[in-house]
Formats: sequence, C-alpha cells, structure tokens
Amino acid sequence: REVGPGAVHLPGWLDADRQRRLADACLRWAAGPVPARHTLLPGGHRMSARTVCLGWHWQPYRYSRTADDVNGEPVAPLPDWLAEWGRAALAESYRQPSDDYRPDTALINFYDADARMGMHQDSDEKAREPVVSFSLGDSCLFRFGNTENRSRPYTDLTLASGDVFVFGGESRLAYHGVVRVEPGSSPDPALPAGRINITLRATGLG
Ligand code: MD5
Ligand code: FE
Repeated sequence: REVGPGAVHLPGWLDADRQRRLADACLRWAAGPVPARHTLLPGGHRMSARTVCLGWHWQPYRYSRTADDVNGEPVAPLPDWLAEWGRAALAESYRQPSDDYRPDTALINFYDADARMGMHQDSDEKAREPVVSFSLGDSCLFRFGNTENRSRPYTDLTLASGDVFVFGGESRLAYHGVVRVEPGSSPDPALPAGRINITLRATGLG
C-alpha cells in the first residue's frame, strides 16, 4: 500500500454506502452554485475532465473564493464530514494522529470515458499538507511519477471506486496523471456513470 515515500494507497477504503453518499453530494455540487466546468489552461488547452471546487475555487496558478472564470459566485463550503473522512484516511495511511489536518478546499473531477489528465504537479497550494484523494465509479489507470519530470520512473496502478490515495511528504509534489478511464468498470450501478475523483487539500490561504 505504500507506493512511494509518503504515498499510500488504501484500496476499497470507502464502503458502498459512503461511495453512494459522496457521489450524490458530488452531483449536487456539480450543479451549483458554481457549475462544474472544463478548466481552460493558460496555454489554451481545455481540460477533458470537468471540475467543481469547494471552499476555494481553483484556477491554474491560483485559488479564489469566487469563481471569476465561471459565473462569479462564491463556491460551496467544504463540509466538515468530508474533512473528517480525510483525517480518518490520513490517520490510517500514516498510522499516526491526524487531528491537525485541516483541508480547506476540495477539487472534484468528473471523467467521462474519454477524459484524461496529463502528467502534472499540484503546486498551487502554499501549504505542503498531504492531499487525500477519493475515487468513485469507473476505475482508471493512474500514473504516479517522480518529483523531477513527467517521464520515467513512474508507477502505474489502478484506482478503483472506494479507493483512497494519500500524497504527502516526499510525494506531495510528485508528477501524476490519469492515463485512461476504464468504461464499465464501476462496481455499483447506483453510482453515476464515469469516474469521479475528489481531492482534499490545504491551500495555506487565510
Ligand atoms: C484524479 N486528480 O484522479 C487526480 C487524483 C488533480 C488530480 O491529479 O490535480 O485534481 S489526485 C492525484 C494527486 C494529487 C496530489 C499529489 C499527487 C497526486 N501526487 O503527488 O502524486 O483526478
Ligand atoms: Fe493533480
């Protein structure tokens, strides 16, 4: 389960009931107050996944309270229950207390069968607290790389519905991406089609 230094994979950590509750909440957040959107990258590329944010609104290179690039509305708050799931996942990953983990934003990515995410680092946060990732619905082939560049060495692994992945310590700034989604791999027809990934983060902002 330790994939790299500070990188821990907990397969099936969310039971079926929690997967459904989290997926239902994600569908509600995708509808508003700020609708999920394909983020436009500074180079002009449109991300194939759709993203909606809680707590803080992410745009490439910055976080804001309102979604200036969508509809100008403040984003929905990050609920305490979700931060608490993050603390519990972190405690289990690192086998140590996690009471001081205070994520203040969540990025929720919706992948259809053709969506991907290129190799990137998550460095827009000023804090270096771990990222806790939850996956729902279809599985994906996830590429966990190194901190130097987008290429080898990397480890390819499947992230399935209910899996948690924690990226902390040395792995917090590792390159990573979603190589492909595996259509039809969802374990539960009650979950929405496609893949959903939720990442909890601490922005380090006031
Ligand atoms: C996803 N999301 O499946 C992935 C999973 C993103 C993103 O990459 O930026 O929304 S989270 C993977 C992740 C996050 C932070 C650090 C590292 C991986 N890492 O150091 O490998 O939609
Ligand atoms: Fe990322």
